[in-house]
Amino acid sequence: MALFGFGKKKDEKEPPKRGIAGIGQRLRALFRKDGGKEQFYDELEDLLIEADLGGTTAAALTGELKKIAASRGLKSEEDLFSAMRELIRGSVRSVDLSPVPGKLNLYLVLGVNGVGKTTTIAKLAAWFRSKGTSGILFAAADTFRAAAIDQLKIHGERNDFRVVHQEPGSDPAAVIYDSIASARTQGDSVILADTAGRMHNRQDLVRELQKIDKVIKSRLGDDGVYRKILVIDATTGQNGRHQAEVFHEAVGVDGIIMTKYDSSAKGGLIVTIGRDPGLPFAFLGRGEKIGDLVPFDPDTYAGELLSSE
Ligand SMILES: Nc1nc2c(ncn2[C@@H]2O[C@H](COP(=O)(O)OP(=O)(O)O)[C@@H](O)[C@H]2O)c(=O)[nH]1
Ligand SMILES: [Mg+2]
Repeated sequence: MALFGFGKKKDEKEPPKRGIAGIGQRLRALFRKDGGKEQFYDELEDLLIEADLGGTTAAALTGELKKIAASRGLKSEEDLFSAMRELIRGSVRSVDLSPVPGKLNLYLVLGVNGVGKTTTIAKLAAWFRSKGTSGILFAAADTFRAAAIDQLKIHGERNDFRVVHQEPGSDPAAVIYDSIASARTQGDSVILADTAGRMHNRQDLVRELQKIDKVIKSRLGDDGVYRKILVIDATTGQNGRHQAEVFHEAVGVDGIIMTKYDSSAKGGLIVTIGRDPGLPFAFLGRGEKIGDLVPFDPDTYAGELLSSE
C-alpha cells in the first residue's frame, strides 16, 4: 500500500520537470531549421506523437497548422510557433469543480486501478479545506480489497477527515448510500467517494458504475450537487483516451484530474482527450504528497508543453 510520505524517498526523485522533457526544445529547433517547409510538417507530426498526442491528434494539429500558415502567410519561426501554441491552447479546457456552498456536494472519483484515485481524494479534500470548506467526508466505495478501504481510512485519520466504510466485498452503492445519510445527519458539505476501477471486464465495470450512479441520483436529489471526476495517469499514454471514452460513456464525466504529471509524464494526452472526447481538466497531480495538486490552467499547460526549458 502506498501512502503519502511512503514509497519513494524524497531525494531519490528528480525535481518535477515542466512539460515534456526535451520535446519543446526539439520543436523549437525544428521550427528554426526549416519551419514551413514540406518536410517540416512530417517531422512536426512525429514529434507530436512522441509527445504523446497520439497519431490522429498529431496529424490533425499538423494539418491545421499547415492551413493556418498558408492562409495567414506565416513564415517566421516565431509566428509559426505561436500559431502552434494557439492550436494547443484551443484544444484544451479547464473546469472549476469547487463545492457549491450550502449544498451537499458528492464527488464520485472514477478511474482504472493504480491511477491515483485514493491519493487524489486526500489531495482534493486538503485542497477544498484550504479554500475554506469544512465537513468533508470520505466514502470507501472501493470495496474490492480490504487494503483499499484501509488506505482511505489512514488518509482520513492522518488528515482528520471522517470515513464511511463497510466490510470488504460489500456493495459499493450501499456504502455511498450510507455516506449520504451520514453527511445529512452530521451536516457535512462534501462527500468524496472512492471506487474500484477494475477494467478487465468492461461490461461489469459499466454496469456497476451505472448502478452506483442511479443510487446517487435518487438519494442525493435536487438539493445536492453531484459530480463525476475521472482520474487518469499521465504515464499511461494513449490508453488514457480509451479510458476517458469508456467512463464518459458509462456515467458521463464532469472533469478529469491527470495524475503523475510530474517527472516522466508526457502530458500530450491532455490535448488528445481535450479534442476527443472533448472533456475538460480540473487539476493536475504533480507528486505523491497531499499538497501536490494544482488547478489545471490551459495557458500554463500550452506554455509548458512547448517549453524549451
Ligand atoms: N508521482 C506521482 N504519484 C502519484 C500521483 N498520484 C498518485 N500517485 C501514486 O500512484 C500510486 C497509486 O495511487 P492510488 O491512489 O493507490 O491509486 P488508485 O488505485 O487509483 O486508488 C501510489 O503510489 C500513489 O502515491 C501523482 O500525482 N504523482
Ligand atoms: Mg484506491
